[in-house]
Amino acid sequence: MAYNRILTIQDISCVGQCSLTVALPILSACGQETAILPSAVLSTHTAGFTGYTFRDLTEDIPQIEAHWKKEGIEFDALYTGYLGSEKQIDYVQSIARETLKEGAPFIVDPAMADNGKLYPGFDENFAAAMARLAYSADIILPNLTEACLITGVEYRETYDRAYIDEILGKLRDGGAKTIILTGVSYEAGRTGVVVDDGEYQYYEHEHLEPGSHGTGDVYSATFVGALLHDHTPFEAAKIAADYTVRCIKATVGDESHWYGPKFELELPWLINNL
Ligand code: PXL
Repeated sequence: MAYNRILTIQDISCVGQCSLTVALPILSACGQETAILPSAVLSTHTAGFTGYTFRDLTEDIPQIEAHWKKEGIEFDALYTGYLGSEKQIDYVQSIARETLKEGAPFIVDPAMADNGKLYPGFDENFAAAMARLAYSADIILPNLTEACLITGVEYRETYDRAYIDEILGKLRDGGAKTIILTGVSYEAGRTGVVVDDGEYQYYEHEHLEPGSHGTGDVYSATFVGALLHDHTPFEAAKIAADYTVRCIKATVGDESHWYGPKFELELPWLINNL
């Protein structure tokens, strides 16, 4: 198994089990050295809490990049999630150019929206900047809402394969290479992930309600960890789906724990099934 140094750029939500507080333990459990660059520090995530603090770290990013360059620090992969500002997206492009080793994958989860809506604080300009970032990546991990925002296709709750093919076609026309499209449900009670790297593959699994906030981050971090653990994109997509379903099952039924998935309880399963 390869031991890689991966850089992940996303926010720290101090409480809420999402973004870096999920990515760091999952990537470590997958046996990967994990360097982090916090895009912002929030007291909690923005989905369901009110009055949260938000410290934007955009201005720190160029200095951090300059220091890494001075030290000759490079990465075997870059994985980005929730980003705090449009300017930050430009800085991420520079980090991808300057610090990734030759041939190292650049993986973008365009974490900005779900259930047909942008997250609080984001607007169309942000979505357009995130779309540019996604098109420059080697692998993208949008959910259906994010894929619609990136391509301009209208978001729908029910659809058929032709609708998904239209979205995939537009993503490819825009420059997307490997597409991991999550939350694709052709039938009530079931959902799944489409993996498209020129060929369409679909892994269907249970659809659990209510899902919890942060499961997209659990999914993406697990996908990245499994991929760097020498799995193919489709195998990594399956492991990530099975792990995420287990995390949701470990969480549902505890109403006091509405804000995030209890992903820690299933880490032993992940380690044993990589
Ligand atoms: O899980 C995505 C996410 C990450 N970070 C912050 C969020 C959200 C989703 O709402 O608010 C701060």
